[in-house]
Amino acid sequence: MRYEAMTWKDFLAQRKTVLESWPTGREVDLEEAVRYQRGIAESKNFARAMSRAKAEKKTLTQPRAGVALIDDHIRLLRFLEIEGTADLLPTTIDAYTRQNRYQEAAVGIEKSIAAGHSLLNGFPAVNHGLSGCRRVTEAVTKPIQVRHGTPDARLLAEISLAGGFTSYEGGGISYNIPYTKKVELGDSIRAWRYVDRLVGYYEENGISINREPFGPLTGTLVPPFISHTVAVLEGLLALQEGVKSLTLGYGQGGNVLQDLAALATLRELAVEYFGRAGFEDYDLTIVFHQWMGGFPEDEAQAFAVISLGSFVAAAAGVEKIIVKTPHEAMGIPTKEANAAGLKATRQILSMLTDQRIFADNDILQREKDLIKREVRCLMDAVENASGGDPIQGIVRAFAGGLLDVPFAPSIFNRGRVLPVRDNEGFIRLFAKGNLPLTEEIMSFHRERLAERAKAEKRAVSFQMVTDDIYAISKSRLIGRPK
Ligand code: 8ZB
Repeated sequence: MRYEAMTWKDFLAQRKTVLESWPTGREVDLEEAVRYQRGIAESKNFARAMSRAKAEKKTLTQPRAGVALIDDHIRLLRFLEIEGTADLLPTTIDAYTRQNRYQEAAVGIEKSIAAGHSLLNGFPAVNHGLSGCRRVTEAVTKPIQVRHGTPDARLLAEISLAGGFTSYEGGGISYNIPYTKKVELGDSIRAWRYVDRLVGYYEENGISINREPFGPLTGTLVPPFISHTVAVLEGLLALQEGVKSLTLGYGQGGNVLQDLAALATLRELAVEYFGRAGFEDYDLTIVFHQWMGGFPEDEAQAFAVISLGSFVAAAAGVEKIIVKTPHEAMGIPTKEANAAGLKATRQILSMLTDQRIFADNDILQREKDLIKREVRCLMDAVENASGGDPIQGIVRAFAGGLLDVPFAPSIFNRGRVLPVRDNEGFIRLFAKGNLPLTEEIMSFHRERLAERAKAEKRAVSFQMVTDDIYAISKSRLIGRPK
């Protein structure tokens, strides 16, 4: 596949329309934005923090958080950095902004002012504009990132990066397939091409902006090879546009050895495919997400899930962990619950700081080999479908089910893959749909599932899949029959 950045002419042709799509867009002046970013303390640059974590073998903690109003949002973030000891800060964007519905976000802001508390599920950064974003990024002491779920995030990127944020989450696949129903995949990928080119422009002007594709996808029994393939592809699309600081992610699956194998192979596969495409000048780091599926309602049990994820992050030596809270089953956490998740995570990470846990063993090796072989099958299929153009390859692969994300709402995802746990809790495939996996790989999956079927004295079925989806919220990993 050929990787070529979009031309500056094409970028500028879109830019006018992007900036005119809401009044605050007019505040953005790219030259002024670069000067503003130059003035931000190095200690607050997200890309620097990630590369320092890698050099110092540290795992940084980051929560999710966002409310409707600027002053409340600042208070929340200050609490998370001081009381929660967060190393990195987020700004989670509200659902209206994610769908470019700024008029409704404006109503949400007005209603939140009237109510005296947030009536939006995040921070409406576009409505608050350049000065609102700058007030937030200037009020905190830690590097701060935009976290969202936006298929067309061009205006949000323009405003938030000019507003002093130094990292931007998302990608054309990972912020479409798991998040939307009807947005054409090619459209979101092209919109994200613009975002990556904008970040590339900042890089060319000496401003390092971190980019993080959303690793966990639907967060529901996603086999590592599926999310890894998407992560590598989104990494390639970002590097193509001049992104230099790249953080690839993976969501906790629950089987410790599978998670360790996944985190090791994510780094190895990315380096391999990036090198093969001719990219050498980049700084790759890894983020692990604590369990993204259903959580137990009981707070003590939720802390246990949080702690197991923290253990895996420390054992794998990832640069960042995204932290859940004891309120996960209920919805958006209070600031206290959010800080509690951070502190539980920090306690585990600190206790494991000087321990080297990653003892290689046969099972780990088997799983690493398996993930690599599986990813190669999918990457080869994308290549073959591409006619040289990676975007075409991805769009055609999804259309044909050669790439397929379990439990995703998008109509541009075939949705024929059914994952299920084996008898030790490894996530395997019950139905592969049209995924281009070899017979050898599939027979391994079948053997492992036959073992569980025998142990549970029932056939592998959709019931088993459902049982697995709810198992962790009911205190187990594997959804055994009663
Ligand atoms: C895909 C991410 C889902 C996670 C959390 C959810 C869930 C969403 C906010 C938030 C704190 C917010 N999340 N919005 N957490 N403040 N505004 O993202 O609870 O864990």
